[in-house]
Amino acid sequence: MDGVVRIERSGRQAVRDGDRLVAEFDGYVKLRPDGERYFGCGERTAGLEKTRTRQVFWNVDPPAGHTASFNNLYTSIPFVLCLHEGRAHGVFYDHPGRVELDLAKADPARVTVSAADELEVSVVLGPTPADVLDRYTALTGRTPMPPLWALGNQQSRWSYMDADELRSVAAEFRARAIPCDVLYLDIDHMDGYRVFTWDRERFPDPAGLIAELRSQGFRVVVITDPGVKVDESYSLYVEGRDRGSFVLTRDGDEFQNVVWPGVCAFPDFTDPAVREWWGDRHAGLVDAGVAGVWCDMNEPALFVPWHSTMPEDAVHPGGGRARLHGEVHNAYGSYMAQAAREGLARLRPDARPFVISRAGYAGLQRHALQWTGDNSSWWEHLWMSMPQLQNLGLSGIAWAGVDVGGFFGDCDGELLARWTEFGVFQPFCRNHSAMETAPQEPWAFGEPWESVCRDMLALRMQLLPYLYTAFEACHRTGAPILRPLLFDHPGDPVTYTADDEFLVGSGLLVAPITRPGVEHRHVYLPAGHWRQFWTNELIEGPAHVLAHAPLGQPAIYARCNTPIPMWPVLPHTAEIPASLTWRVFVGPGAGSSSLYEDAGDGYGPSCSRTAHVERDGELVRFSLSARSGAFVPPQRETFVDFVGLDRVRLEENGDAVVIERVVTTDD
Ligand code: MIG
Repeated sequence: MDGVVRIERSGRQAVRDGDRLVAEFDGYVKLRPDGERYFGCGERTAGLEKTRTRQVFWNVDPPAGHTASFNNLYTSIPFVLCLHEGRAHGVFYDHPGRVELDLAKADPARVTVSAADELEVSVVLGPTPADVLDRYTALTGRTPMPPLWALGNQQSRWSYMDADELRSVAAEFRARAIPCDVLYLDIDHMDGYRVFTWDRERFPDPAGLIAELRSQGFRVVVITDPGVKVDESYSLYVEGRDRGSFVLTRDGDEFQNVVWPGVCAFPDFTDPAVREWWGDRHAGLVDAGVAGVWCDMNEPALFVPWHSTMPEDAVHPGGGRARLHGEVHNAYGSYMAQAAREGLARLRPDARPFVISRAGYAGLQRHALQWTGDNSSWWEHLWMSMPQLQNLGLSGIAWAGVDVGGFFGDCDGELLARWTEFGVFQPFCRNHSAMETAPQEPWAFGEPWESVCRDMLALRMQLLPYLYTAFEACHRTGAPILRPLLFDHPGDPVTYTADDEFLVGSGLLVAPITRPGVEHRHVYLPAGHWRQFWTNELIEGPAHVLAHAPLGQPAIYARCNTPIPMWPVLPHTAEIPASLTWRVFVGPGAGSSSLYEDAGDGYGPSCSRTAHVERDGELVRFSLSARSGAFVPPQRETFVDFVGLDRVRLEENGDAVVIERVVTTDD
């Protein structure tokens, strides 16, 4: 593949990009030039930088309270982004079994790997991080375009126990005017935790309930688990057994272990025929109107022993290509997500499938978004979310999110408000919490927290055209949506450790508050001109600033002259926005951005436009390119908001437009 260089198992090799030496290897040992730094490695609890660490790639369902001392969690992405003298390349250590990397920890001059024989090592050329992500996702797969509703706010709980509880949660969102698009049903919706079934006492009429909620603008997503209850009266189990679809023991018996339903068998998702069977079994959910599925416990997580996974000598018959579990372990979750995605695509060909996964391997992004499992309602975990998502974004998993408010333990009003200030910038924005914890819906702690959550979720709704455009770019190029500063500023080493702030697209920089009782924090602004989102204060980077971020006004900075397309606040994405506003933070120089639009679902036509802003002495010029592409957005008013100066209504019909304004202030 273009820009991807395979490394030989033995012998000296120099990888070049044209004349430039990119990397040197001695077999699979990477020789580290002085000063080379490492990033990526997928889902991690510690900070952004990985230089001089040891990284383990082996999917587990870790014990509660993930701390920075944890290494491997639910997904394994053995991909390293290397930066040296401002230039980037990647190294992909491709093996779905156990992989361990020593990133110059034991020896500052060497990066070493240990893995089984099937390991393949490739260098992904840069020279920018964007080039590396483009090539890495060309190799491992791109994030599909999500349906627009999936970018809306989502609300979950383990569990909304019955139809009336779900109805009342829905009603609260609408009564309190808090935007929400999606509600979740966790494991208690099932009959005895049997996957693809309903508890008919709690949910007597799933289709009716879902249709009713749909008429109020909600979609419903349900959880699925890989463990199939061993039960002679359960058709899924009997079918799976009769078809030989389950994982076996070394002796050829059905591999069984205990999960929520009791004793279970586990589908061999490595077998394409099993994936097809499992995918087709989503028909009942689709018929009931379920909008998507949430694949949990797919490391797989087992209860005996507690928090264990499948033994390495379990056998995946693989439809004729038998492999031991240890050889494919990290891919099990990805295969389950693939089965779900392909099933949904077959069952509802006109809709973009929506699949969430907890576990997976490099390339998971093709099949599902990743949520990062069971965090806790701790301030430390609010902080941790930032490097966690940035590491994932640098590893090809751009569509990701942590449980807003934290899963385990009791959240409180301030933590939820601050977490929501961060959470609305996640590519996947979902509040979720564990059984027996304090309820943490946006209104759960009263005022002033509820209003902060409402305003922040309203801001997300306003930003959806900007986010959707960023998703489209990601879908085409692998560029992360929530990204570390170094992605756009690789020549600036200060960004290499700036992991408690991040960019959303390249136009917005967000620096959340992650401690209670704190209203001020340090923010690093890289080169360029920035404006404080709420006050419009102009700051020239690079600069270290002390931001004032009282509740409800998180530290957000807009890159000057990068117009942000925004909608009005809507309760959910099925409403048609009556206007589109280009919010322009004017500053010295010039900049541009774009807007991508389509029907929000399906595979029909799309259109895009580019907005360009230029400051020329006293004049600021805003130009919008003619609409290109066949999609025609619904009738609406268009505005240009020159923040702090003027708001102008644009008379336009999709043709190119130019407007100019006189800048009266000095800055
Ligand atoms: O053993 O389905 O990470 O989000 O609420 C726990 C119940 C199983 C783990 C998931 C969590 C979900 C929970 N599940």
